Amino acid sequence: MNRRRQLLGAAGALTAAVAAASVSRAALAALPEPVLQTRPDTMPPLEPATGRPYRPVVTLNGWTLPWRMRDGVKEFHLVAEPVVREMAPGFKAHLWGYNGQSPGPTIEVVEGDRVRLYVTNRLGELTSIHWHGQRLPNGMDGVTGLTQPGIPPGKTFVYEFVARRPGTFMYHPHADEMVQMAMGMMGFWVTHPKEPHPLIEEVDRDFCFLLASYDIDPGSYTPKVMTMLDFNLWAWNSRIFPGIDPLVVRHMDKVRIRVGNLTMTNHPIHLHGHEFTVTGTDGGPTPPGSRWPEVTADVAVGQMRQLEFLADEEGDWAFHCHKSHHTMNAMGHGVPTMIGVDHSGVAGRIMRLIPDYMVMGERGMKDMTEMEMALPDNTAPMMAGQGPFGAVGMGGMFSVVKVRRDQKPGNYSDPGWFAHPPGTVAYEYNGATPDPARPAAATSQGSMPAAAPPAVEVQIRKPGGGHGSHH
Ligand SMILES: [Cu+2]
Repeated sequence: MNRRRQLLGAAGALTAAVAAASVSRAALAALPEPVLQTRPDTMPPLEPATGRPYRPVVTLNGWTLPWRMRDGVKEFHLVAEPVVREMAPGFKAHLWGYNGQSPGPTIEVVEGDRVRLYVTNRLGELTSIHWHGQRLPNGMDGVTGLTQPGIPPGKTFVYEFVARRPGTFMYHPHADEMVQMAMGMMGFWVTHPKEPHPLIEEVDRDFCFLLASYDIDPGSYTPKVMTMLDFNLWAWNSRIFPGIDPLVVRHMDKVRIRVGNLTMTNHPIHLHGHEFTVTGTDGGPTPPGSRWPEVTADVAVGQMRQLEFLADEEGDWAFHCHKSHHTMNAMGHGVPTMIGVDHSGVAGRIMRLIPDYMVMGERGMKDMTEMEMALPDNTAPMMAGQGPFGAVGMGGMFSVVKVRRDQKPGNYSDPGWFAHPPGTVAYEYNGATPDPARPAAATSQGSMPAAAPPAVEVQIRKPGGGHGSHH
């Protein structure tokens, strides 16, 4: 007990001196023990054991960082380090992240909390953390060179501030950002209101995830950090469909989904079967007069959006980015469009030369989702996912909101596929199909002009160039 007290005292002194000194053995002993998590599953929400109560968020395919209360301060320990992230079953990426994962764990606090964050750098280069959207003392803003020196490899810095306003935030490095964010360094932050807030509704389920993009060649593990536009993996919390868990809710739940964008392009996030309103941004809750129903909300670069809806329609509702190239995985680019090209006879001839040759995409690209294709060892199929009716044919930023009448409150486990009531699924028509009535243009002398319209003579007057135009 006494020894513990001494250690805590030593740590307090060190905190005051902050980062300049190297972290001594005694100080390390007094840091909150870093908690690591490497499983890619969606972890249950972290119910607060200390401090003010709140309804905790669920981080899609992620988790929330436990804290320690010390002298009324919520203490967290983030460790910046290389991680192996399973982006989808059978596909692992070598990323950088925090505490064993990319993205890092979600930080969850209450408005008015004093927060102390220890950040240990286990990377090979300087880093820092910027607390996107927070009100804080300038020196805690985490911009390397501007508000602090970078955290050298092996060192620990301390950030401390009061979470002054409730809302949706994120954290990411402000040091060698192009590389560190391309490698997956980012995390979510939620500050709950300390008392009922006129603009912040109580919800039954509260999900959060970050949009990220990577460029990883099929068969390799490490993102190409110089890529600016042509990414081949579009991820939610560094997972790609079919690796993204469903968002499971109970029928008639009020649902909030918080989305932050740390890619280099915008993402129109689209929900099927319901209308939502945007109730908040990274700037705070939006006033009621600015809210209108949507089924797609564009989340621009560096922005966060809170989408809220009443889950009043049972079913398995697709939820995805509406850019069609963002619901595909690696290999989506650089493949020629072959729709309508007749390959008959060609494949056989080529296969005599290249035994593994396969014709792709002559009826569209969906064929590829059903093909048993030999893929390189470490990559994800371009479009995949098995649904109850066959291949879903999606990848990337795609998931499913599962609304179920019999889902227990607080239960997030996957209920399986929706059992559609009889007579409510699109079905095949088996009657006669008469030929469509087309206008008989080319063959008759009807009203459609058969020949090209007569040429029109145009007079052009050039500035300063005499009159008109001729011959
Ligand atoms: Cu997108």
